[in-house]
Amino acid sequence: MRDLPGETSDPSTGSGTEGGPGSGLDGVRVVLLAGGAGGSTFAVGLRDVVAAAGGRLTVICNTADDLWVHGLRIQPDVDSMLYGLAGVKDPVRGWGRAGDSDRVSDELHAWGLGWDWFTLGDLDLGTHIARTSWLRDGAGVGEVVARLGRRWELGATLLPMTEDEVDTLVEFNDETIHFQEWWTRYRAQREPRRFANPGIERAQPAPGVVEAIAEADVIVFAPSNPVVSIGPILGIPGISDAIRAAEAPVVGVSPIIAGAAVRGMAEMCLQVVGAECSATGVAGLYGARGSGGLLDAWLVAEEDEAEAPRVAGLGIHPSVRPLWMKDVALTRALATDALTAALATR
Ligand code: FO1
Repeated sequence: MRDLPGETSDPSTGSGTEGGPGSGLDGVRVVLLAGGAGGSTFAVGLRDVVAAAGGRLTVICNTADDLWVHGLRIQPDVDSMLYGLAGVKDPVRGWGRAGDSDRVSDELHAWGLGWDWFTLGDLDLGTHIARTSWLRDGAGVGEVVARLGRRWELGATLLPMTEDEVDTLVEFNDETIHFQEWWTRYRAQREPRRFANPGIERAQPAPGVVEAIAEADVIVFAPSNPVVSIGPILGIPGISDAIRAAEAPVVGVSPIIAGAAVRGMAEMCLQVVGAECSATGVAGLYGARGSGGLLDAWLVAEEDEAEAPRVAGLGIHPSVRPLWMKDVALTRALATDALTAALATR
């Protein structure tokens, strides 16, 4: 495990030498479904725990936020995951490269190009140029993500959910805009009629996705936005079915703490799909595996302890734990809790 500060080793408190010898996680193969800032923060803690156990982590990343800008392919969730695992993500903004500058974007704006609500940093542009040139040379999206990942020691295999271009579009009564515009320009405050992923029914899981799910010992849903981050991954034909068919237990971490979305913008997403903004509301979206849904276990925040019986009523094992990922030690503890809760259902 990397730079683990002196910690005790009591997995029941969630504050042990997570994933270390005797943790019961030896050699565990974990698949994480994730997107967005919360997903990449959680992935770092999970990577550390899985690595300490001598296991293997595969991250299946949302790509429905992806877009073309200035002729370049931008993959915001893949890059947040890549930069987060590499330890080069901007810790303040939660996206982009730490210590980046905006000289090229400023220059493009001077040419009247781009938007004032969407900035590409100079170092970040290097990633987009490398990705686009490899794509134009004929490499598949999965291969390109792998090449980007080889620059750093990620300690995880990063897979896009699909190699097909599937966008999340945000539909209003009078217009339809790309998810990225709604998210960054309107800060998800303008209420849409619905979200759409045109063509998703023809998309295929990226190479390795279904295989990783089938071989996993534990499948984890990150505390990511259930509608626009995890939703598109589950919407790729074959992925939900692979999860239902997998032998591994499936655990999710609630993105709701104290009845509110950790990243407030998710609340509008839940409202649009008619889901209650609560730990139970999000668990209900995924559904219980025993009744055709996806979850065996669900981590509920201590602040939402009163929700646990409602989650159990859905047929999903609730586990009430501290969910705030305030630092890497707490995030590792949370990741250990997730794996332990999943394995306890077997
Ligand atoms: N988020 C912003 O709030 N403003 C931006 O200008 C912005 C630029 C940007 C560029 C590249 C990239 O990979 C991500 C970027 N993000 C920006 C973050 C992104 O909009 C969101 O975090 C995700 O798409 C939501 O998961």
